[in-house]
Amino acid sequence: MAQAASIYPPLRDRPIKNTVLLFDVDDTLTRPRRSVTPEMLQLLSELRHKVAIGFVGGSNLVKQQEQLGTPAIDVTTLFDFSFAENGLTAYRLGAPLASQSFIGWLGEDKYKELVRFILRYIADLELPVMRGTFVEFRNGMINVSPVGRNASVQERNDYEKFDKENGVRVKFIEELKRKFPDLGLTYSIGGQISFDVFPTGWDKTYCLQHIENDKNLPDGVDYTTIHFFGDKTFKGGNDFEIFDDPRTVGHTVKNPDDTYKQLKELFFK
Ligand code: M1P
Repeated sequence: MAQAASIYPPLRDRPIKNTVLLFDVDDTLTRPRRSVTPEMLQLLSELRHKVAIGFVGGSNLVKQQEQLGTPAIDVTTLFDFSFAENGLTAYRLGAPLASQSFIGWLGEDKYKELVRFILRYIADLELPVMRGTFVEFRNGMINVSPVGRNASVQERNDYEKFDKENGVRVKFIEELKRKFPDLGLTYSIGGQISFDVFPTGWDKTYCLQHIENDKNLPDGVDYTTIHFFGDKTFKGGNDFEIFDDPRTVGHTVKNPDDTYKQLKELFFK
């Protein structure tokens, strides 16, 4: 995988025609917030000689660079399509594609009202520990974490357990829906310590418009088969909408080892 994008056949010449494989990141290509294994990178590289590949993650590109790339290798060169923040930040063959922004869509005044409420709500929570960065402002969404995004790996694991037992995030989201019924926002629990807030429709299906538009590019491809692999494909999970979308063939995986196994069975037999 640690090879230049140019060594792969052009998208139009990949042996498995008109097909793209899209992967969720956490617990699909990597363990949550951990780095990808060399074995998975090797498999993805072999796949890329046969078919177009991409990732679609809820996190921002910085996190995907940490998890999938290396200090020397830009993650956007490792995949044909790189979709951070559900595709609100998008790259094709390492070059950026046009995207929208959360703040542009919502407006500063509504955003300030929302974020003030969120910060007050968090200030009143009784949690075993609290760290820092409770709201992370991203291009296509905000990410809200009651414990704070600076939590260590151990603190993450502890918070996740506490949250499951006490329903902190579920109650928080219910309160946000009650307080802001008209903002047109979706609240999605995709990871261990936080939830994402974005305009309704800006879930992972957002990235499909980039795939559908590919045929309009000079070197583009008409992708008629779009495979999606994800672990949170159940209703309410942040992979559900794209998994369930009629434009995709959905695959549920248990973890990266399962992804590896399924890919071997589907594309190397
Ligand atoms: O990719 C899944 C989620 O990963 C992170 O969640 P957490 O920090 O709660 O484990 C976040 O980047 C989140 O935005 C993303 O949906």
